[in-house]
Amino acid sequence: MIIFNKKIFGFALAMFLTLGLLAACGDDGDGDTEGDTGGDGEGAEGDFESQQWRFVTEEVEGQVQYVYAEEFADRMYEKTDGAVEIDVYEFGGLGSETDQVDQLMQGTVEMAIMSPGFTGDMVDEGQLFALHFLFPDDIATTQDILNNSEALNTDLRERYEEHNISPLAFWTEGAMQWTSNDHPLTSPDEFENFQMRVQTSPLIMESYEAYGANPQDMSWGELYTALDRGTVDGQENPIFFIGDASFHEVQDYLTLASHNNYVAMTTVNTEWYEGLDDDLRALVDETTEELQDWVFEEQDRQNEEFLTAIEEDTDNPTEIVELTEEERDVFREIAMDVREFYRNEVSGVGGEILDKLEEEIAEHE
Ligand code: 6CS
Repeated sequence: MIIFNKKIFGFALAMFLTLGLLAACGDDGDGDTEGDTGGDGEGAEGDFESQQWRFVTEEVEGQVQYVYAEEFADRMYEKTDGAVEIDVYEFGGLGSETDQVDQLMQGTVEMAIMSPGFTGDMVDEGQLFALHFLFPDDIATTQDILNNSEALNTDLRERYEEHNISPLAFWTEGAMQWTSNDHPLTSPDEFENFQMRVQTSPLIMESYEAYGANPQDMSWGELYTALDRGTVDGQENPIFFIGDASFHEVQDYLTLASHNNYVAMTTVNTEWYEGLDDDLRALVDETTEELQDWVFEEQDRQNEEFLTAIEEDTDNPTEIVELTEEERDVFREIAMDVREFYRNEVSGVGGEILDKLEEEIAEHE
């Protein structure tokens, strides 16, 4: 409860301060104005013009997306001898997750960590990440596919670029697990009429409707209270997020289902990125690539750490139940029908990107 209150207070304060500052003629909070973005010829450092970028994340201080953005900022600062300064914004500082998508599209921010689950109404194909049991259970293999997939890094990227968003990299934040009250979620029967909180993707909703649940989309900023009040019965997330956002405090069960992988994207405003000097764009690409291994280690560390923290939190006991392979197979079978639904009803390209991705996954297996 203490963690939650501190974080919510942090969001509110950051939002208040930042929106006020943005409203005041684009000042980013340290005396520079928006006009600095892209360089003004003054204050050149080494080979690069001084510039200030904004990097917004969907998570708060200490969480995986936020520490990723901090690390990215530090490395760019060093590589450019201090010419590129990146202001990192935690979740809430610039509004909700969907507000952040708009801000990146419009170029109000240059960079964002984005979850495809919040772009479902915009890029139909991006919803393929909502498909359960698509990626291998082995998370390192999944990351390898995310790094090398042409379906994702070329074909899907082009779909996002139609909206002025370039995903430069896809990376996992860990396997997703379910939390609930009253009973663990070991079979579709237990999802019957279950109020399941989901992100805003129609295909995520379809996936849970297929299990018999009533999905409700909402921002995670409202989720602790919604779980506490019983507005929703449960939710899905990687373990580090469940622990750090303290959802386990207001839930009785953690069901280890690993039914999906939480995939995040490092994204940039396409027009801005293409307008960067070649040398600088190469540094952005290089840093993004370097961080793929770094963030894999980070999510692994945080997921381990928070599993132990949840297990040891005797003030807020959580029963942890791991699904057997037979139990997972029952969910898997239902999820395969949702894959067909995606192909026929959701994908604007007849499932072509998914077909290619499935071939790439099969090659890895
Ligand atoms: O459940 C969510 O919406 C949040 N989960 C994670 C792991 N990151 C940010 C996202 O908004």
